[in-house]
Order: sequence, then C-alpha cells, then structure tokens
Amino acid sequence: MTGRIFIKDLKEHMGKEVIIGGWVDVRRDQGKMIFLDFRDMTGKVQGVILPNYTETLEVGKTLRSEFVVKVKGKVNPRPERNVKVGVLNGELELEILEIEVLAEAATLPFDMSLTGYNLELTTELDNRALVLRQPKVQAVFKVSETIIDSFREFMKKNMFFEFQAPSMVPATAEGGAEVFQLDYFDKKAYLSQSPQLYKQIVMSAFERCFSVNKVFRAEPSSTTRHLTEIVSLDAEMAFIDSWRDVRDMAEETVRYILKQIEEKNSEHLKLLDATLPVMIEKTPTYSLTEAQNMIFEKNGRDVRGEKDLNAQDEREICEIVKNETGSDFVFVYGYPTKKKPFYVYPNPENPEFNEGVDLICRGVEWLSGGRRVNKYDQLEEQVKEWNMDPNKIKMFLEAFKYGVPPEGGFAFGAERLTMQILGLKNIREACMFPRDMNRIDERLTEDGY
Ligand code: AMO
Repeated sequence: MTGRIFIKDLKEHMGKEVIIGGWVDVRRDQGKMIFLDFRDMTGKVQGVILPNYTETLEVGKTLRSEFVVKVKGKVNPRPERNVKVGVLNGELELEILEIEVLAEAATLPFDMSLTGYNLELTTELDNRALVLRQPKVQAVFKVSETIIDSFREFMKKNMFFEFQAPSMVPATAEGGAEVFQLDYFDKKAYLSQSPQLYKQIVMSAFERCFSVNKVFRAEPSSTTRHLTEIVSLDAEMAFIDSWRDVRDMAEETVRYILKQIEEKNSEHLKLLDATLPVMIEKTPTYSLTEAQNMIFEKNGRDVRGEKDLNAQDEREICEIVKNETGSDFVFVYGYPTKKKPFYVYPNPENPEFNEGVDLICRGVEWLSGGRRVNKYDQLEEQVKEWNMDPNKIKMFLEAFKYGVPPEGGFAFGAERLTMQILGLKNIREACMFPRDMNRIDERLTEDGY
C-alpha cells in the first residue's frame, strides 16, 4: 500500500498526515463522534472521526470489527488526562480524515475480546483462523518462534550441523505401537516417531548435528500434554565421556533459550502473565532410584521400582526440588535398560540401568536423551536382545560398523517447552494446528477438545 506506515511507528509522525492499513478492532459511537481502534501486525491505535467530517462519518457508521481498512489520518497528541502510560500509542490519537473499506467482515461468531483463553478451548480451536488474530494468541506463537530460533542458534554456535531427517521411514525408532502406518506403494511404511536413527547416522559423519523436525506419535490417549504431531528439536554429539556431557549441553541449550525469550519476548510474557522458570547455576540431577526414594520419603507415596516416573511423580519431584533448591528444573537419569529403546547405553557398572536422562520442569518432561551404544558388536547384540529385525535398520547398523566415537544426544518437544514456559494449561494452546485423537483440523468426535 503506497505510503503506508506501521502502527508502531505513528509516534514518529506527530502532527503529520499518515496512511495506515489494518483491521477495525473495536468501534465505539459517542454522540456525533465515532471512535475506532485499528490493528495491524505491529500494534493498535485509537482513531476518532470528528463531527465535521460528515462523509467519513457515513463510512464509519458501516464499519464493524474485523473490517479491513485503509485510513488517512493526522497524528495528534492526546489530551493530558487521556494519556495511557506504558501502552503503545497511549500518548497519541489518529484524527481520521478518510477511510476506505478494503474488505468487509461477516458478523463475528463471538466477541473477539474473549478469545485468547477465555472461551472454551474447543471453540478457540474450531475457529482457529479468526482466533489467531488475537494478540494474546499471537504472543504464544511468537514465544514458540523464539524457542525454535534460539535452539537453532545455540546449536550453530556450538558447531552442530543442521540436517533434515526423512518423515517416511521403514522401521520405528522408538519401538512400541505408537506409530502411524502408511501405504508406500505396495509396501508398508511409517511416519517417523523421531529422527533418532538418522541423527546418529549423521553424527557418525559430522560429529555434531541437529534437526528441527515434525515427528508423529499415534498416542492413543487424550491428555493435556500429548499431541500426535509435534516439532522435535533434536541434537546428537560425538566424543562424550558420559551421559553427563549430554546433560550439560542440554542444560546450556535451555539456559540460552530462556535468555533469548527474556530479551525478545518481554511484552508477550507480560500479555500472557507468564514468568520464566528458574534455572539455577547447576540444575539438580538425581538417578531414577533416588527420585523415587525422595518421593517416598517426602510424600509417603511408594513408586520405588517403577520403570519410569509417571505424571504425578514428575509433578512431585519438581515440587520437592523446587522447595529444596529453588530450581524449576531437575534431571533424572538411569532408567531400566530393558524398558527403553535398544540404542540407549547400559551403565557399565550396573547394566540393568541405562545412561538415559530426562529433563523435567514444572511437573512435565521437556527432554529425553542420553548416551548411546557406539560399538558395533554391542549394538548388534542389543538389536537381537530387543527382538528387532536388523535388516530393517541395516543402514543404521552400517554406520556403526566403521568406527563411531562415544556419543549421545537429546530431543525436546517444542510444544511442551512453549506450554511449560508460558504456564498454559493444555498443550493444544501451544500448537497452532494441533493434531490429536479427536482432531485433525476437523473434529473427529463431537466431544473432542
Ligand atoms: P521422547 O520420545 O522422550 O524421546 O521425545 C522427546 C521429547 O518430545 C516430547 N514429546 C511429546 N510432546 C508432545 N506430545 C507427544 N506425544 C510427545 N512425545 C514426545 C517431549 C519429550 O521429552 N529419540 C528420543 C530422544 C533422544 O534420545 O535423543 C525421543 O524421541 O518433550
């Protein structure tokens, strides 16, 4: 639009005539004047049509929320008593000279000011296109953008090489039944659950690699923290001494992401009333057995001997660690070897437990990772023990036949991070177009959320 300026820049044009383009946010008629709030991608401004602009008033009367308009106006300072301190354009007002309607909007299905988590989540998701116009909803995705950007930045700063993993795969990386099958010509293939095997192959040649990939989990349960399609932030690194090197890299990655959000998204955090989780200098780390003992000692609930922490255990261990250290984060390592995928490295001193590690924060798992088996013979052995078909992962095994250093890696779920950093109640709020058992843009069941 020739001559258009962005709403955020209006203050630089005080006393001058300008052109803006945007949506009508709200219209308020007051006596012979019409007040209009306009919105573009950079913010909002209040405009007013004064009684002497009769032609413009006629157009003004036809406007409703979400009409798209081109506005010519004069930037005036607001009278002292109407100044809104700390609000964009709180010190100015647009005296509207001319309005051109570029596109009309149908009557809205609900009051837009209620969107952004005041309506039922189902309604918000059923009307995603419209709800995405709400700045509060946009704030979530701006933070999510920073999370993914800063993951990438941190990886590159640390010499990790970025690659793209395939989404259609011949075998399941994580094992289990939680996989979507697809027809691949006359064969069966799967949607990838994780770039795990590929990142290990790439690492075997590049030493350090990472990927930002869509992965697919046929999770049969409807919980507030599971989706069927997620963005997986994966990393893999060679020449480690133990799983502790992997943990330290994961910790520094999170620290960097939090710092970037603090710097780039302070207004979004304010809008969402969110406070960043606290990461202390050294994140507390416990073995699974220690964590289970702590839960038993502090809360009297006996989960000792279980193969993993369940949702309640994760909440409780976070609470205990927060009270004792102030940290919102806790690493838990050492899971029963046989209950985890074949590639995880068994602890040489106690092979029943592995060198896998999870990061938990505010009661939810953010990351899984650990050291992997890097010696070919041991890997071949474990493939057999796990009753897997070596033919299906031939390419993976081949990588390890020709010399691979001790190595490990980790993966974060981007939606989990967004949800937990912003304190959202449901992971679906942290995903623009969530997929779950009940929804694939269309609702599959009536009561699906
Ligand atoms: P894992 O299966 O634990 O590990 O996944 C890694 C992280 O991805 C997120 N996540 C999910 N988020 C939302 N909905 C889901 N259904 C879902 N499933 C997983 C979680 C989780 O911590 N290959 C290993 C990683 C590795 O060892 O490097 C893996 O995929 O935040």
